Amino acid sequence: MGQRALITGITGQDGSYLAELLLAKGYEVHGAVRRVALEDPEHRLLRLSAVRDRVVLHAASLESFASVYQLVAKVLPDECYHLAAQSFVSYSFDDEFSTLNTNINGTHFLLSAVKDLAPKCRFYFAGSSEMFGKAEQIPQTEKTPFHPRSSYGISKVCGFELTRNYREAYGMHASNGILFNHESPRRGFEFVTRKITSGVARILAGKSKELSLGNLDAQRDWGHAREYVQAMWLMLQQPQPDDYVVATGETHSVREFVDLAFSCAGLDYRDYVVTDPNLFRPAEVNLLLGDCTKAQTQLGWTAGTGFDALVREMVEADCRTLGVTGQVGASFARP
Ligand code: G4F
Repeated sequence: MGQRALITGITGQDGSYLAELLLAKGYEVHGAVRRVALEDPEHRLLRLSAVRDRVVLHAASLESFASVYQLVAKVLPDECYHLAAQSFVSYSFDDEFSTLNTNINGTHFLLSAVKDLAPKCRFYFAGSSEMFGKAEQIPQTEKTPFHPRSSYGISKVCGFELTRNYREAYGMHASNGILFNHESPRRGFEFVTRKITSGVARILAGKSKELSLGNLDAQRDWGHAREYVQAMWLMLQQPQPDDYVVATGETHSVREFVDLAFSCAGLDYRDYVVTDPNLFRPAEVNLLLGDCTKAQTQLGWTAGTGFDALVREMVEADCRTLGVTGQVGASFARP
């Protein structure tokens, strides 16, 4: 048996792609999940369906140091990928306290347990471009100052600094990925890309008449999640731990995403999209654009999937699920 990896957040988009990648590389893969996930496998373990029999799942709570400690003691991983978090930025405005508690404590508990029990374990922290927030530089690099605009962003800055501090203070092989937005057909429905692509499919299937969205002018650097987990793995294969921006180097507005997704299905978004002021955030991150030169030169990583291909794949997948494939993909041109 090869190396042993522990993934927190294994049931999510990134966790499921990472589990598949590590299994293909011969790792023994362990995942931390909430107890409710084990009680409702049909829904909560859906993204793991291709690998469910080949991963070892452990019920654990990242809100309890005792639980995290027992988990690390049981698995004694060679590599630990900490992906679990309250990751929906919008929700962090509704419940700042639980976002900060869960995200900061979860990271701190895990780092501390790994330091004590598996000090040679290589550690990955899922940092985020939300840390740049009201960014002072375009594009953003590893040297761009952080100016988070939500408690989610603040919690990620704290996780980033904890990870760096465990590296510097205790000599741990602990690295931060600063991942820009990454999407796929496995994305949660609450995030704007999946909300749009599933909305297109529902409209085509006659299940919805319109789609409510918030700020269409926000700009994001959107890549494909399947490729971003490769960057996580590469970081832990380096002789020295470090921090890396992972991005495509292209930015597009939410409006461009909507336009392309509807065009892909032969529809004009202006006939279906309504703007709801309630979906605007109290503080917005207006423009994210990553410069991943360091990841390119040091890890040999680059994004392969372009914006058009990503949008098309997501629309097609959602349409397939609702049985409306015939109408999709003929043309990206507006009718
Ligand atoms: O899809 P989003 O909710 O993603 P956001 O906030 O950029 O965060 C995602 O990417 C981060 C990496 O930068 C991760 F750290 C984080 O965990 C998450 O994965 O929103 C994208 C943009 C925002 O500007 C938002 O205001 O879309 C805008 N938007 C407009 N209408 C909407 C909507 N977002 C959502 N979720 N729903 C809307 O109806």
